[in-house]
Amino acid sequence: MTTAVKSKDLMQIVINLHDEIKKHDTENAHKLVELANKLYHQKLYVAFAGHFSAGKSSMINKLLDEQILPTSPIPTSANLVLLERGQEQVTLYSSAKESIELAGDYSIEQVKEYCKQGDEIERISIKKPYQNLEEDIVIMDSPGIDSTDAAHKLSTESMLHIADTIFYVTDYNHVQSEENLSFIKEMKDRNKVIFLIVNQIDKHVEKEIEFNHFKKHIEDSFAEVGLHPQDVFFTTLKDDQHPANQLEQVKDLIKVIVEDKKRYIDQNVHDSVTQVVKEHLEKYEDQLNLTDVDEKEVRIRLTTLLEQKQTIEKKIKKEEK
Ligand SMILES: Nc1nc2c(ncn2[C@@H]2O[C@H](COP(=O)(O)OP(=O)(O)OP(=O)(O)O)[C@@H](O)[C@H]2O)c(=O)[nH]1
Ligand SMILES: [Mg+2]
Repeated sequence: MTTAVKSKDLMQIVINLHDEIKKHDTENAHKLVELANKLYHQKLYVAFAGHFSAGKSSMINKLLDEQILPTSPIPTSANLVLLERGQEQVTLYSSAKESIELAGDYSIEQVKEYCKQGDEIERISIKKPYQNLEEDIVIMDSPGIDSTDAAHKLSTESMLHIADTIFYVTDYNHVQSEENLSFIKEMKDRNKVIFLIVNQIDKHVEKEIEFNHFKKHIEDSFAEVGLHPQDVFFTTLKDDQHPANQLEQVKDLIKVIVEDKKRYIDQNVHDSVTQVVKEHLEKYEDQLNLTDVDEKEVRIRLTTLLEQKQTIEKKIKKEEK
């Protein structure tokens, strides 16, 4: 990972691209605004994503030592929740990007209900003076992903650009699903910093298979999609004394990332800008097939954007030397 990418240069690139993209593509332009925002405020986003009912929300509650997110054996979280240290404030965002602020006047039970209402509420930001969370770190919880729920997938995709690190959580019984492997592979291809957490290892039965064999088997499978064994963690939230529980290692890793947050933010913004441009271009390539689009104009724009993308890549390469 390059340490030399300059935030100021990056900011200028993001602004230029935004000005270019916003005329035709509000969705990707909005992503660039979010990237510029996080770059300016130097906020590190740590995201939890993964299989439904794996224990994402329970794990965040445990890390923060607050029962703030709803948890249940049935699929529960329905929107993105951003948790941040600050003065008490809850903000609800609709899919039309409208927001409602609830200052002080709400109960935890009410907030938990909002977290289950995916149709009306797209995102929730919960600020509280969390003792276990440093300033300028945002923890993100997302709805569980499975092949049948397109809305939940979209929800996860809508936050990937701002996520500087992703903890992909799966429960003990669904580790090797095709979905998990393909998600991790895709994130690795996008140069995302991603870790796998195999939660609920209290469900392991040693008589069925030795834990070390199970662990090795999982590490080998995920090595094939680019994950190093040291990036795979085995946890339980129900048995703190479990000999294989690595929850403390997960906490330590988050601390290490937080200490180096600038590097993670800069690298992610750079990679995400490239990804946003790619998605924008793909949208336009699709439109090239439509008869009512001025093909010449679109081709000129494509060329401009490709040149800008190449400039970013050249700049990064030069600074890496
Ligand atoms: N046995 C066991 N159960 C766990 C563990 N962690 C969480 N659970 C339980 O698993 C269920 C699902 O937990 P959640 O935290 O709601 O999972 P989630 O990944 O946020 O689920 P969705 O938001 O619906 O995708 C709850 O009943 C938890 O109590 C664990 O380590 N071991
Ligand atoms: Mg949840």
